[in-house]
Amino acid sequence: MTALTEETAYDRVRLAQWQTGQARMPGLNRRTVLRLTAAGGLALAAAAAATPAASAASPIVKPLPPELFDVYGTNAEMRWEAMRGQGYLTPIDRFFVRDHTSTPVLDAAGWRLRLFGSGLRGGPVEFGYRELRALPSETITAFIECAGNGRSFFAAQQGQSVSGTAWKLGAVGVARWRGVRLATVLARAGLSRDAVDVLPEGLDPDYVTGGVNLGKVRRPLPVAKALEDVLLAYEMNGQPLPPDHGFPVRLVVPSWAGISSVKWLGRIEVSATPLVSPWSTQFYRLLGPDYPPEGTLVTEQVVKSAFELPWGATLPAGQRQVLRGRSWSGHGRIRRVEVSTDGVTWQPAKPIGPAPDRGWRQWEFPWRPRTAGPYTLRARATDITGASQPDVAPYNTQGYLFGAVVRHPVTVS
Ligand SMILES: Nc1nc2c(c(=O)[nH]1)N[C@H]1C(S)=C(S)[C@@H](COP(=O)(O)O)O[C@H]1N2
Ligand SMILES: [Mo]
Repeated sequence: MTALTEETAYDRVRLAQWQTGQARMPGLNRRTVLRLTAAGGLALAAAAAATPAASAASPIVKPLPPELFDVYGTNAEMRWEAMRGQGYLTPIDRFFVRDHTSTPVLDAAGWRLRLFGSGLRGGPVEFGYRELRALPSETITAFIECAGNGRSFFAAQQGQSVSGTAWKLGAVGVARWRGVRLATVLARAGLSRDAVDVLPEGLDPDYVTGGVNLGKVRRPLPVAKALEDVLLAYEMNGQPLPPDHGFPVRLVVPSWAGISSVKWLGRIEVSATPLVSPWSTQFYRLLGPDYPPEGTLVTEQVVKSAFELPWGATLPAGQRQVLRGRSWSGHGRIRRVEVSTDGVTWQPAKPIGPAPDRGWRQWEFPWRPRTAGPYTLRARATDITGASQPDVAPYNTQGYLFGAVVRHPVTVS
């Protein structure tokens, strides 16, 4: 088995193989792909960025009350003030939703997961919902975060225009996921030593953008990551997965960009030859002047922090109050958080609650603003790898991985 654990190497190898015709893109024929390439990835990305016109029926099933969510077409982000007073986990009623098209309402009884491909020793293997639930289960606490979370701050803080949904910081949530390890299912399906990539695919409608049908939402994972810590989840916070979050079964790929955590899982191709998809060659790549011409694949999420406060909150002058927030990183747990209320001096925030590896860290910071007026709050975290939050996030055309310190405006009166 080729163990491409090192992500940069994995990406470099796959992209070169794709360009020289050695990697396959299942679900698209070569002509469509060439047309896409000729049209240019950027045009495609810009088309994808257009927010769909509001339609009568919501593409999202669960209620999206305005005190909990900001809605952008087929996507809804959590308002951070909705986490104030909550426990460690993000309750389902406020967990963000990112749908490429719309939430399909599926029936567990008729659901099948099909594994197939040259990376299996035998023919295709299918699992039903009950069969999957009968396999040994595992529960993990992990965040899922959209790679575009924080994207609006490229424009708001850095004056840079980027394509895609203008999320603030609410395209992230932490849940307890219960399910079966992908490693277990792959072993039962007869994983071959030659397998290099798996390609999980959703059952939601085909994704059509810029007049091109890109097929089912799907993104390849190297076998090494698939075997490491990926879960086929059927429960979220102790309940069956809700429709919007992938019922009956979704992938949870801890620490990696949300796109890897394919919802409404229907098929997984297991391949002895390299695979790519538009979600690895066009979308979720860092492109721009500071990157190599072919760009860099987005995998692990970067360090971020958010205050559990409304945007533009009003806070009382002359009173001691406790600011609260959370920080997280795809590279590992958070080691330190600092807060600044004047943009000059930084003081440590006090960590509270648990600190699981793939979740977030809650913290608090007492503050007594003496004078009325506008203030800008800043929080800056550092993870165990030493990665921290810069003042400026590296620009990329599609606005992924905004990890810079966010300037949160409040008014003291
Ligand atoms: N099948 C399918 N899986 C999907 C998506 C999708 O549109 N279809 N969106 C992806 C993206 S971009 C993100 S960020 C996460 C969001 O998960 P959530 O909606 O449960 O918060 O799901 C991922 N899995
Ligand atoms: Mo995403």
